[in-house]
Amino acid sequence: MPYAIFEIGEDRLLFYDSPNPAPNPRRVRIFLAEKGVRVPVTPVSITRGEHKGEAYRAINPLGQTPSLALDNGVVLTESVAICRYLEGLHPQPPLFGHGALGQALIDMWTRRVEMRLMFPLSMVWAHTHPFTARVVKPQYPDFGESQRPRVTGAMRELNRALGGREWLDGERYSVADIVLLTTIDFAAFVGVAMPEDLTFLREWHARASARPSANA
Ligand SMILES: N[C@@H](CCC(=O)N[C@@H](CS)C(=O)NCC(=O)O)C(=O)O
Repeated sequence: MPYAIFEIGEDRLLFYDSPNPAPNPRRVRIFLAEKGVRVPVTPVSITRGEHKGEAYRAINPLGQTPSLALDNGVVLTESVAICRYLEGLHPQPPLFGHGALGQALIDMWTRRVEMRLMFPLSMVWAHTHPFTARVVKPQYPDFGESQRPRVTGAMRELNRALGGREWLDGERYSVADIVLLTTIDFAAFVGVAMPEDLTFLREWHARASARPSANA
């Protein structure tokens, strides 16, 4: 099935999206909601395997969502790269930080969440969860289980780093908070809850979840 690209203002683009609990497309949806921007969307069902079908692989050969297709033939994948592009098109409110230090801090937090929290979580998901058993062959459940303490360990690090701060960069809500929110919620879906004693992280999560964009 060929996918159409629709027009949005001066920019022609099409967002390939998958519903929750998929955490990576949700990052882009929250980002768009924070910007107050709407883009044309084509849903890609992961449960029905559409992300691995021929039509979608012609868009993104990795068979992953999200993707953002531009009318010049470029397809952006990687949720954070898509958000960065959208930031360029719609700079207000800035979600990638201000100035050299502000931007570097947000990159630092985003990478820390992705590498120290999301990576082990995705190993738990891929190697222990019954949903992924159909596609991850072979699964290594012992290895998956071994990553669970790394997930809670990263939550603990983030709790300490947050201290009493409102948001990760210490100033305002940013893409780093979006990446953390989607990852924490996905962790709950996978069965790795935030430990009870992580008060700063839990308070941060309540604040982030109270933003209307969290409904995306
Ligand atoms: N690093 C990529 C990850 C994309 C990704 O793993 N997406 C998931 C859905 S949340 C997916 O398509 N998984 C299927 C697969 O990896 O085969 C991003 O941030 O966009």
